Amino acid sequence: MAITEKPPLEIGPGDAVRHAERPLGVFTRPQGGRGWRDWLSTVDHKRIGILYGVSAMFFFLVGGVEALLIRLQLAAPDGSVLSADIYNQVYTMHGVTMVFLFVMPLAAAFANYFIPLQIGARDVAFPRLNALSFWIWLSGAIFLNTSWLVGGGGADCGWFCYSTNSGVAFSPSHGVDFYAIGLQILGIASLVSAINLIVTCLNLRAPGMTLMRMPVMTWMLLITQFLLLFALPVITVALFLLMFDRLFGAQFFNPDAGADPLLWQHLFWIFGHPEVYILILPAFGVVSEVIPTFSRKPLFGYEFMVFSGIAIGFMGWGVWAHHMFVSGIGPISVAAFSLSTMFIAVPTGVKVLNWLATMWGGKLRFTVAMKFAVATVAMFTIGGLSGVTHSVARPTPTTSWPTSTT
Ligand SMILES: [Cu+2]
Repeated sequence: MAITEKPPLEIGPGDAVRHAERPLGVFTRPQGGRGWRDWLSTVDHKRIGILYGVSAMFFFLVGGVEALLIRLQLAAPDGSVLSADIYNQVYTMHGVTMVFLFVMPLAAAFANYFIPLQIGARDVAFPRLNALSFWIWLSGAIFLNTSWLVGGGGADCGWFCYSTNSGVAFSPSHGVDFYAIGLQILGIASLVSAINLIVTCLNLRAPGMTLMRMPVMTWMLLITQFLLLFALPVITVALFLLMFDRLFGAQFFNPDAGADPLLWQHLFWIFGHPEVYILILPAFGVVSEVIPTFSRKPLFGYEFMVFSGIAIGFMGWGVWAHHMFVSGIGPISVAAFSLSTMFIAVPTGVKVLNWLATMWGGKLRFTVAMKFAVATVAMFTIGGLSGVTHSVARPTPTTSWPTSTT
């Protein structure tokens, strides 16, 4: 079959040297111990992957309990399960937990566990730094949730934390402060991990494994790391400004002092939309491994899968204002972001068609993994198609923001 035909392996003289030069010190330590100390001090990528996965499942439980509370409150009219104030906090922390403490670490679990295995590396490029990433992430996750105990409750501004709701005037407790600082800590963890995994993919591939021989899952995870690398600094800037507004009396987001609240929305969504692909691309990668395996066929159109992933990675930066269609950004902006949002359906459509073509004529085995993968494709097709129609926006006239002095 044409897809499997690849040029013969070319091992350059540099490859063997590169492998011989790898630092081996950290690997000489015993890694297989079963005691809890071996888990706390581990620098083994598989174990760190498992630590990410287990922690992610724990916070999935926390986020699930929060979702349950939201649904209980909304199950009947005039519910009294949660007060209005607590509802806002649970609603916010549910979103924050699901995005930053569940899906992102779950992707990190897959990346840590599988990337070195898929590219034939002994571990990630910087195993100790990898352990540091995990522990910084866990500290940030715990810090964020300590606001329930010592911060007067969780953040109550929505996971997107729009100004002016995030200002001290509207949210006087320390919940939003924990949000601003906690997410900065989590950002450091993801940034360090992203650099580590990018270096791993670029430098530690086994001899003969060119970039275009990398498994698609590793490709999607690599693109995800680049998105993290460029998206996290943007939200860090936003969180930094928010922190200064709240703790040190700065006026970056105060309309009374002439600030434009849209600044936050722009900064947040320039991070927030690439974040959507940070969350979905690892899943695309998993699906791209499962479907060929249980179709007994190689993935259809490998090159198209890789380059559509790269295209999604680039185009994901040009659609952020579709989260701001009703913010009064003006008809030209709305039209431009409508169009760019429709265009991003093209590379995602390529992926769906290639998954279907992979299954076409294959010897399908509907194992649990395959059922999940096929359901993901079905769900994503529905979501993707509705995304195209939702992006058809009616431009609203530019509005001016009310201030308390008017
Ligand atoms: Cu978006």
